[in-house]
Amino acid sequence: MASPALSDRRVLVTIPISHYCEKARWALERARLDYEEHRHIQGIHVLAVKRAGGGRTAPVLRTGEGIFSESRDILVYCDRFVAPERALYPAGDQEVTELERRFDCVLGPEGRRWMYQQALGAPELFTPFNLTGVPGWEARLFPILMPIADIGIKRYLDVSERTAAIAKTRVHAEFDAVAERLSDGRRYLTGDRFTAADLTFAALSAAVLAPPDYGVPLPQPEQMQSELAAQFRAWREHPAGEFALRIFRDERRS
Ligand SMILES: N[C@@H](CCC(=O)N[C@@H](CS)C(=O)NCC(=O)O)C(=O)O
Repeated sequence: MASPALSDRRVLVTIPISHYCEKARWALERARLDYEEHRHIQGIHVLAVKRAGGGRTAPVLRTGEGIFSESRDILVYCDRFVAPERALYPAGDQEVTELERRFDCVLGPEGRRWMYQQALGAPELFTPFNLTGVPGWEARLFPILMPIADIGIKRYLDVSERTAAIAKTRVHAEFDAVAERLSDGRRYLTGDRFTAADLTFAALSAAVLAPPDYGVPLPQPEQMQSELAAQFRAWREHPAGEFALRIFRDERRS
């Protein structure tokens, strides 16, 4: 019998705008698994993920079969429910895992650092998007917590003008490497089928692309001041940015 704490109902604990959470949400929806998403603001999420059995980062997925507190583990779990030819991790394909690890370790944190520097500089634009689907009391608390969150996020994620500039260079290098890989005309990162590498690259590059097909609404360039809009458009026009947007368009809602 399952432990009383674990029910068959799947619960995904998220920070709704988080790109690692989008990675998990995308895989669950692609596998057509029923789940409830419990969305929280930064800071409060720590209580929620701990209560769900995770560490301190979102996403955490609770299922009747166990608790998964890394986005990769959630993707691996989803593969139990799809036919082998649709698996995100094709059997024996080590390259998929290597690419995913690289995106998780470099693109994810660096893109997020760059994005937070922009978001903390334009809270009136970004705040409403940060609150999609969170409990009412958290949405009301957010503006009060904002000054503390500002300091906390800057310290915890090492966000500053200087580190954001470095992050931008690193994201660019990752985009160039992906563009180079795609330059032989292949449709997906490892060849002719969609894998965890493509899903991870697209989801994590959302921090610099703000794709319209993301799981929750994101601010679009038309809503941004001109310098920031130009930067998002430049990422979108990069061949790797175009690729990520195509992957969102073709694979996210299908
Ligand atoms: N390795 C983790 C990374 C997840 C992660 O960094 N999540 C961020 C959201 S973008 C988070 O929870 N940050 C808040 C924190 O670290 O307290 C995964 O892939 O699941």
